[in-house]
Amino acid sequence: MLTEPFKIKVVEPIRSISREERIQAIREAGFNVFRLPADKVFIDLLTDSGTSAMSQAQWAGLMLGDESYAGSQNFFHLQSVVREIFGFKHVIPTHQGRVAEHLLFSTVVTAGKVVPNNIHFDTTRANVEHVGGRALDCAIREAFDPDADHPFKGNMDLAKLERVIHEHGREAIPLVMMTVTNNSGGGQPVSLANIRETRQLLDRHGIPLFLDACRFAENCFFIKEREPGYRDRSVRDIVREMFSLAHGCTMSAKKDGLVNIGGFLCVNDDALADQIKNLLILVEGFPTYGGLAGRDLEAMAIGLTEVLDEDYLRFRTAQVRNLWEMLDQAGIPLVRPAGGHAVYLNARRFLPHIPQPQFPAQALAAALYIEGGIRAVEIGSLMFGRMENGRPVYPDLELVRLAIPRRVYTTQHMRYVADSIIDLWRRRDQVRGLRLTYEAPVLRHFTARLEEVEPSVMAR
Ligand code: P70
Repeated sequence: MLTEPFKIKVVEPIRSISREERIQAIREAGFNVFRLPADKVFIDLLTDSGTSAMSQAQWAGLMLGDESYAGSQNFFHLQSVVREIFGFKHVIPTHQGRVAEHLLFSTVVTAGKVVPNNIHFDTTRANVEHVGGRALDCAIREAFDPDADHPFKGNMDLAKLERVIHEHGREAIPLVMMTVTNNSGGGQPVSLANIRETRQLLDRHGIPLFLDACRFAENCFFIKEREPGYRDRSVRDIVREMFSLAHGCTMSAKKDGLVNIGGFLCVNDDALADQIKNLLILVEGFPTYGGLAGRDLEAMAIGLTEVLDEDYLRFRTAQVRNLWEMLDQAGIPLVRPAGGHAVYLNARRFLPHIPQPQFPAQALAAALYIEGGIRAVEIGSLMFGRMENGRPVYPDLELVRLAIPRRVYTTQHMRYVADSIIDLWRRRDQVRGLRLTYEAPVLRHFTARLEEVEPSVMAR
């Protein structure tokens, strides 16, 4: 159902600036949308992370913030909600997801170790590599093919995973991760059957399984809709079953926690929890607040409950699918099918005249900003391209992600986004490639600066 199951109580004005102002802004930003001031953006689809609208219950919850350094009541509330939803023994709060990753990987990964995933997201990959590990992507073949249709395109390829285990040996693999939904591969879900089979395979080798749980509710709603046998089960039930198959999870609550800041790490193992908590105290804070204010913990506890509301999840996935359908009907090349949190444009097919060394997806993101003041994000050569043995290596996928913030934009906003992209599609041959003028050694996409390889017709 495409009607919002909420009404609007507080309004945040947004403003559209002229095309000329946008051209100047994107030039000043070095053709990198991360460097744009947000007030120069009309519709912000950079990320669904930390951009949710909080509910009246969450705002009221902020007033219940217990800002005690140790033993805050809000921590105990969060702990009981997380234990009930996910079923893990230890709940370790962090201020966002990547800290949970960093704590976990610095505790269990050492130089030369290998961490397979369906597809690592940028911060997960970077945190594995930061401690000297190797991050390997083992999703099914369809995950790397934007045109392939599959109900659970985020699934792990078990044969591939088994080959990795044989090749590197069990001792080299401290854990396997599965990202639900698979963000780098189009926000595609993983099936419960696939998680169960992965767990069985890992049990045979004594390797623990961790879930990267950011978008767990959207993934579980897809399971309810698509996986045989789950139609009559509640999403809450499906979540419980999913996490019973894992030894722990990392969570950025900035996504399906419906908060602007927050995250956590869960494990069952007592010794591992102690080690992680000691490191947490060193880098983030005492284990009953983990880098957050008490009020943030409260908002997170409430958000995690609200996200399981099936009316909300039905609307949420329908809104994303609706944008996907408007674009698909216009013949725009997309990752199929629609993801849970975002629609992904296939930049290779949108801009076939721009070769991968000229960052076609980044060029498309910049052009979309010029066209409609819409900010999307590149998931392609800028984010994942790297040098190996002195040669550049490019990722299979060259995508622009339109991430939809939760409970923020209306259906009419989505119509505007679709119309802008369709207008750009008609003039796509005018978009020019880009070259780097500055790049940082890690996670370069956040701060890179670029310029056009030749003067753009769009910018005239
Ligand atoms: C996003 C953000 C964060 C993320 C994730 C998965 C599957 C862990 C994290 C880290 C990051 C981003 C990307 C582009 C633009 C803005 C922000 N994903 N695992 O939007 O969580 O950010 O809380 O440290 O997707 O997908 P955190």
